Amino acid sequence: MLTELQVAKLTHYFNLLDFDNNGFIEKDDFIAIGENLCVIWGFKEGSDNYDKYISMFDHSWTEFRNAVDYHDPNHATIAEWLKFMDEHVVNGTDEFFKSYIRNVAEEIFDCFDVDKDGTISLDEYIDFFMAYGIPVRYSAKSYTMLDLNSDDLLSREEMLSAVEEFFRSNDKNSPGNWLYGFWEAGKSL
Ligand SMILES: [Ca+2]
Ligand SMILES: [Ca+2]
Ligand SMILES: [Ca+2]
Repeated sequence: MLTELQVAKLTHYFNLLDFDNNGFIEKDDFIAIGENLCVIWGFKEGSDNYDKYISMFDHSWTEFRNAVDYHDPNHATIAEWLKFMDEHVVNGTDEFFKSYIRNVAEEIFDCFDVDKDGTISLDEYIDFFMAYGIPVRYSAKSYTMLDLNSDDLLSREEMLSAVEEFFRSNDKNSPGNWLYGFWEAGKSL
C-alpha cells in the first residue's frame, strides 16, 4: 500500500502530467507539454527541432500507455495511476523499479540537457519546471536539494537518485522528493 507521503507526491506528479486539468492523463497532455517546451525554446511549428521534441513526447505517451493498465486505453485516471504505481513501481519488483526509474531519468536528460554536456544546469532545470507548469519559485530550492555534491550541476547519478527517492521514498526529508518542486504546492497554470 502507498503511504500518505507517496500518495501526495504521486498525485502531484499526476496533476503535472494532466496538463489540461481534466482529471485524465491522455496523449493530448503529453503533446501539450512538448508544445509548451517548444514555445519556451522558441522552436516554431514545422521546424526540425519542433518535430523532434513533439515526437519525443509522443513516444513518452506511448510508453506511459503501454505501462499503465487502463480501463480505457486512451486515458488514465488518478485511481489507475496510483494503482499502477503501488503494484508495479513503489511496491513491485526491484527489477521493474530499476528499469522504470532509469527510463524516467534518461527521458529527463534526453529532453532537458539541451547543450548535451551530460549534466542538467540550473537553467535547464528551470526549463523543465516551466514545461510542466511547476511553480518556478521552487526551482532553486529543488535544485540545491538534488545537487548532492554541491557542484552546481546535476549529474546522471544525482538525477537517478532523485527519481528513485521521488517514486519510492517514504522519508519526508529525502532530497529527491523535490524533483518536481514542492509536492504540496500544486501547479502554476
Ligand atoms: Ca488531461
Ligand atoms: Ca546541460
Ligand atoms: Ca552535482
